[in-house]
Amino acid sequence: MGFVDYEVNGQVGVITINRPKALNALNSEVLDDLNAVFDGVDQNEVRCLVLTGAGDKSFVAGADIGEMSTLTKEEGEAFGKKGNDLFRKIETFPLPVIAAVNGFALGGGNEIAMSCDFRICSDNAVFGQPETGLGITPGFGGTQRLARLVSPGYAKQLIYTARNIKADEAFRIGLVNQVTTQEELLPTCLKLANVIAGNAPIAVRNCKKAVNDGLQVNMDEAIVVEEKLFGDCFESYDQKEGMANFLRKKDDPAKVKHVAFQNK
Ligand code: DAK
Repeated sequence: MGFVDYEVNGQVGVITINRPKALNALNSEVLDDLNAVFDGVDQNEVRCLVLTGAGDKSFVAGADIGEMSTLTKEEGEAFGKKGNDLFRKIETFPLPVIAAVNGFALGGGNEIAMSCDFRICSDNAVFGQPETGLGITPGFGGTQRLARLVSPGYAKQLIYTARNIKADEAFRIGLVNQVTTQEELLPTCLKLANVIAGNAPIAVRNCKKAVNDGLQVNMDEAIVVEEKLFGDCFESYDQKEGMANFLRKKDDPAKVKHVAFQNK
């Protein structure tokens, strides 16, 4: 695919935005390519995805300012919709998506990282929403996702000031879960992805849906969302085998075996 590489290793897929000359900035083509790669993921084969950027300098340095600079109002709306539809696809994608943030994550770069389930970054990462310095608001969900991920007050401060923050501050405010060296970033994310891939895939998917959907409604409704997704697991092989294995272990530790969850 033109600006996006996709590689599968076992049950983990790595999606790499590959436009390093422009610091992996998101133009329409990159958005289209990303959309096609997500549509093409074989969800029977792959259980967890890692999203990263090519090169050692930038994850994504934002939406493409050159392309945006000449947009009409209608074209701006269409560009915004293209990005928003893709980012929502990532956020609601049935499989977990880990953002491996390997450098600049600015504007649309921070926004695409925030559409992933969680973020791990290298120590050279820089995060920010510089849009107010460009005469626009964040357009790919930045005002909404940042306010939900960190405190509304911190989100407002970052967005109004257009100030960039480094990896340690991103960690301190909860924007990223872990900071690694540059060399360790991908191995760390792959290790995590493989741990996730080793758990029951239907349960993992239902957990993602429960957290996402539950956060949109009040607690009474959220608990019902969880009940339903919990109940669904009881129709799965994975639940039967996972629990049977626990009981075997109690009965006789020698009978414990590795459970090969089957996604059914
Ligand atoms: N767009 C296009 N090209 C970019 C780019 C970007 N966002 N960021 C970097 N590049 C390009 C540079 O132009 C340069 O290209 P050449 O000149 O070599 O051809 C190349 O990448 C290397 O960049 P630099 O030479 O500038 O590298 P430095 O190390 O000196 O600086 C930097 C790195 C990341 C600090 C700097 O490049 C920079 O400040 N970049 C812009 C960062 C930024 O402001 N990003 C936020 C963009 S605004 C909406 C939808 C979405 C959005 C808004 C509205 N609607 C609803 C329609 C989203 C907005 C944004 O993301």
